Amino acid sequence: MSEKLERTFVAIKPDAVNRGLIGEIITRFEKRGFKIIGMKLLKPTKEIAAKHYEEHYGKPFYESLINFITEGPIVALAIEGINVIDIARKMMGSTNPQEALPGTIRFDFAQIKECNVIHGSDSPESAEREISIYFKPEELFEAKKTPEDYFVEKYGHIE
Ligand code: D4T
Repeated sequence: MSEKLERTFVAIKPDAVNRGLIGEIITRFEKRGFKIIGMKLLKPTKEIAAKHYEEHYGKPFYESLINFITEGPIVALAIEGINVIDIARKMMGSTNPQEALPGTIRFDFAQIKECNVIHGSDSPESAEREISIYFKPEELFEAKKTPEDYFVEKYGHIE
């Protein structure tokens, strides 16, 4: 797999916010080395939820999905990192927590697919589309370099 610097959209869903799992979930992404470049707590309007989940319009679970997500609040995150779109989905595990592998977010924190704790974009196109639904360009920030990066830049090396 080639290495690409990407951005993805992640939402911590209302069930996880309500259960006090925001920190746990964000910590996993930060520990992987991914950078949070956008973050907000919000209650999605029907319009926003409908845009986000437009591919599911008409499916049997559509109405309950929209009702669930619009109850809010959710944490909307824009996250940057190497191959982050695919890796974040791997970290989340299968949509149905019963099928998710141990160690994934959905295995560790969820029991049913209707309340599966987290959403993550499934392609570069979805990532761009979803980030633009939830964030204005000025609400996104450049990933800052680590202190080590600054040191190496300034002194050329670390002894
Ligand atoms: P999201 O989009 O929330 O990251 O989930 P996935 O990408 O993993 O899964 P999805 O698009 O197929 O489903 C979107 C959302 O709907 C809920 N859902 C799904 C549900 O309530 N009943 C169902 O039968 C399915 C398939 C869970 C996730």
